[in-house]
Amino acid sequence: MSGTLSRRSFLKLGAVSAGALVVGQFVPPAVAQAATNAGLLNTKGNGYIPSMCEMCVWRCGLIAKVRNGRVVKLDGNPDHPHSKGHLCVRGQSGLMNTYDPDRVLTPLIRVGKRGEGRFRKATWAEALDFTASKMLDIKAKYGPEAMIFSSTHNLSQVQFENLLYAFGSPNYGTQRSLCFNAMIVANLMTYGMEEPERIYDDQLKYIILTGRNLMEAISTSETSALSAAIARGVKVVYLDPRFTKTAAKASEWLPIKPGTDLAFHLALLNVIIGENLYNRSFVENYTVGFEALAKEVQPYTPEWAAPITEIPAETIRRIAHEFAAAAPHALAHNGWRTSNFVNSFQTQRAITILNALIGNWNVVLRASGGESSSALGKPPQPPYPRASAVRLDGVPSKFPVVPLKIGVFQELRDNILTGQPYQAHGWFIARQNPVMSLPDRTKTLEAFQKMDFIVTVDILLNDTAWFSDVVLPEASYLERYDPLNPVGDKVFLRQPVIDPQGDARSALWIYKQLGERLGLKDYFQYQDEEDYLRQQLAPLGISLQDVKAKGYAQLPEGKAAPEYSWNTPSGKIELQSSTLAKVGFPAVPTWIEPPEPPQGQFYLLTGKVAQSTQFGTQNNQLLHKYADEPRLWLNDKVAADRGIADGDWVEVASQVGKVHTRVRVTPGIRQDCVYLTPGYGHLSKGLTTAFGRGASSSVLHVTYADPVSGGQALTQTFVTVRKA
Ligand SMILES: Nc1nc2c(c(=O)[nH]1)N[C@H]1C(S)=C(S)[C@@H](COP(=O)(O)OP(=O)(O)OC[C@H]3O[C@@H](n4cnc5c(=O)[nH]c(N)nc54)[C@H](O)[C@@H]3O)O[C@H]1N2
Ligand SMILES: Nc1nc2c(c(=O)[nH]1)N[C@H]1C(S)=C(S)[C@@H](COP(=O)(O)OP(=O)(O)OC[C@H]3O[C@@H](n4cnc5c(=O)[nH]c(N)nc54)[C@H](O)[C@@H]3O)O[C@H]1N2
Ligand code: SF4
Ligand SMILES: [Mo]
Repeated sequence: MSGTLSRRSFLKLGAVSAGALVVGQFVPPAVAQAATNAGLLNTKGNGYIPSMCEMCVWRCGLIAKVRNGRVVKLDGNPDHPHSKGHLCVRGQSGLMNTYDPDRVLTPLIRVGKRGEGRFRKATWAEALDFTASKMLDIKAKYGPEAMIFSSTHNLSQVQFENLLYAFGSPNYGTQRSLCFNAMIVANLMTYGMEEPERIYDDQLKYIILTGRNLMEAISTSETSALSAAIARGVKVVYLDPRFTKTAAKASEWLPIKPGTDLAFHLALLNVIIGENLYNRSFVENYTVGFEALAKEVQPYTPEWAAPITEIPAETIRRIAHEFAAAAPHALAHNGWRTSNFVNSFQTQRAITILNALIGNWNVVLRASGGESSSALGKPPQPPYPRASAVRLDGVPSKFPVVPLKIGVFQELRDNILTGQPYQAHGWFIARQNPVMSLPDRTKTLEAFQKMDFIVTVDILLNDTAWFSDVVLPEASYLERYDPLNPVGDKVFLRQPVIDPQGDARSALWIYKQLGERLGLKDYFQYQDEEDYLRQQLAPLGISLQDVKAKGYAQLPEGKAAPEYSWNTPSGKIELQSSTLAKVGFPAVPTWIEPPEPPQGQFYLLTGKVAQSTQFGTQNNQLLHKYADEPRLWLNDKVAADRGIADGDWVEVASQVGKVHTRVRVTPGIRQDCVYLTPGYGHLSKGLTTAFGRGASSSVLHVTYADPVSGGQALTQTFVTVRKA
């Protein structure tokens, strides 16, 4: 702990912001007025308040136990379909998200050089006036397109988008191309929807998981559904070059060679089609393009795939037989962070199509929910101005099938650097840490240096805020309202269980204040957060008071999703896609050979751990305690050959960067791979708990976009490892 203390003292001496950062500890507990008024807290500040977790984007329902105006315990809300009364370790540690001594509790304005981390405290009026004047300057000089906006999925994102569309910029960066573009675009091209819902019912017999590490990369509802399925004896085949916790629970672990999942799935298609194991009547009635698919997969036999995947041909053939025998109660799982290689889109198409061939539609996969969320109201607003400039991320010119609201974030970053087709000058970032999450951190920092102005909305001085000119502190998820969150047939509420500490404010408030200063008042027609929620609830005839007490409201029954029609050009499931053909991409999945590491180098794997979320929770003092020290996984035989022992320090170098880390020697990884936990190696000294721990994989990742989906190829980075 002494390291932590000395860093903290350094911060106090070195950064003007330190005062703001430690204030959180000394703020006397304030009894949340709204919760007291709703009868959820007594006058002493005691009670149980339903709300929603935000330790990750899954947003489980929670019940906060409040004593003397302080949150003392978080439990799952049994009425929420995600948590069903449970919270994962991150959710339970959410207290320290709010009570983190490093919270930023007043707006900050940079005083030192960018990246030095020297800020001064400012009032909201000053910080907002300053931000608005900088944004308006950029708009006047270079046009609205010179302002970049970026944000990762969150409940107030709808108002963030409102701000950017009203401002008139076409440049919007989301995390999605670093995450699941390949899966989303493959589903859009095949089923005409982003992600069909998966049904884990008692009938389910067989699951193929392709790098979907559900036991560690948690989505509470699906993680528990998978656990229950395993307990019932469902067969789970898990493909991952690494022995993860999911591998440990699976019936069969296949340490596939990275980037070759496409070959594996093409071979499954080859067997299922070649041996007539598919559902003929389903294929005839509900799909188009079977002939073209059959022709394409003919050469992709298990014998062809075996040397590529390093999985024996008989294993591939057996799995094809087992999968088909379990049909239609079999699931080929699409995965979630499916951004591994430049062939990831084709891999996703092959997986998607495998499901269609066995006719598991409405048995294992179905269209997700009706349109019940459209039952909610929203504040009135004028139409948006038309953004005339092209987008910097190459959508749609370079990436014609990537939806605009998804975009290609790494391409956007690269074009900030090239200044082509025009130069960007400002960047507005909310609830996102692109300094850590984009590949090739050096490049991201260079892109930051090109900016005249950077503003970040966060709760901490994260790495991105550290390099910003203005930091606008949001109230934590236990201190604020957000727009309502529809889940299934209910709509859930996030409400403050304590009053915000310091001057932290909700994003709904921040965007409205800023919008007014940017001359966009008509786009923000709500008085305050409660007024916003009342406007959302108005068409339902439900009072906010009722929703506050229960934490959710029932929605009227939505339009049922169509059972056997799909929003594709043919109205059917497109095994062969006319949309892809039209823009010059292969219309049926086809083999694309992924690059391999040169002799003596390794594939660099990344992947989530259960005790942290992305790049934003490593400073949480409770989670910090439970997280293993992040080390580089290295195969035991390789380590022995190279004379590297467990715990040794090594230098890991890629084409774009170099880090030092300790090694974990393990048989649980292929010999041609190493693995590094994401989310460490922070740059911000404002994260006094996390700073100095571990190394950053983002420093090493080389930037590549899958040409069809724009997904960043996160495993397509090759590294050398040598004893340091
Ligand atoms: N605890 C926790 N849960 C989370 C998150 C979190 O940060 N923490 N994040 C959430 C988010 S945003 C997402 S997107 C999901 C992601 O959840 P997942 O889709 O499960 O993604 P990852 O954990 O990133 O990677 C999964 C595995 O892919 C393997 N892999 C790498 N390359 C290849 C390859 O070429 N082929 C195969 N078959 N496997 C490969 C890696 O070894 C890794 O174990 O998790 C969500 N849940
Ligand atoms: N090397 C590597 N890179 C990856 C991945 C990987 O596994 N390895 N995974 C990829 C994936 S799947 C994804 S989804 C992306 C994620 O990439 P990002 O979305 O950029 O990363 P996060 O860590 O989720 O960023 C969340 C930020 O929100 C802040 N925050 C937390 N709570 C609040 C709040 O209540 N309000 C506000 N305003 N801010 C808050 C946190 O402090 C943090 O700075 O990264 C991608 N990049
Ligand atoms: S999965 Fe865990 S961190 Fe994510 S919302 Fe649920 S409880 Fe919170
Ligand atoms: Mo993600």
